[in-house]
Amino acid sequence: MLTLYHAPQSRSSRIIRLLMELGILDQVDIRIVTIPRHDGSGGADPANPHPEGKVPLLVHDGVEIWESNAIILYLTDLFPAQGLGRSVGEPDRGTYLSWLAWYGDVVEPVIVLDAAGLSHPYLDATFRGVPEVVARLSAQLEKTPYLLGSQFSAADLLLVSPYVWFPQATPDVPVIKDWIARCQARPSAQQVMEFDQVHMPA
Ligand SMILES: N[C@@H](CCC(=O)N[C@@H](CS)C(=O)NCC(=O)O)C(=O)O
Repeated sequence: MLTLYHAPQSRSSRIIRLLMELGILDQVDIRIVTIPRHDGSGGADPANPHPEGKVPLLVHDGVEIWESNAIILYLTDLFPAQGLGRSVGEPDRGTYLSWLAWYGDVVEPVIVLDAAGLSHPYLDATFRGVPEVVARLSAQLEKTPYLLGSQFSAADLLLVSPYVWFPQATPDVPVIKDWIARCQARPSAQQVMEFDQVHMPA
């Protein structure tokens, strides 16, 4: 039994999108919960078992899985048929894991720190910055249309997500803009927006 705790238009929207891409949305019990929003609306939801009250949280047969990249890896391992992840033994499994981990360990801190206008030598030494993130993405996308080659994968779904929420963070780099456009031309991009509009608390 799979349960996903989801707040519309949040970081859990990318997990809804993944469930759509995997064709398994109807196999998962989606529990809509509230979270505190930057505009002061919402609030912590006692119905959300996440230890920090955050989303996404996936629960599989009583076991909690938190953090988007862990949830994405878990789901693509569990449902390999669509080829959105890479299974143990596939040659680019390590590359897949690296993109997922790099997102959480580097890209999100870099984008959040940049949006907050924060800079410090320790931060630069640990995470580097936006130019380095852009350089890593560009270097790959100059070689292949998607991060793992010729096909869209869950790594693209995750790495494109901050540019979907914060279009203003999109670098003025044609290979990155074209990649975002390719990812967002997929039906799941529109479907998840419609799903969230329907499920957004009034
Ligand atoms: N690193 C986590 C971040 C999760 C997170 O911060 N989610 C936000 C929603 S966008 C949240 O639940 N915020 C509610 C809160 O901070 O209480 C992940 O990627 O899953």
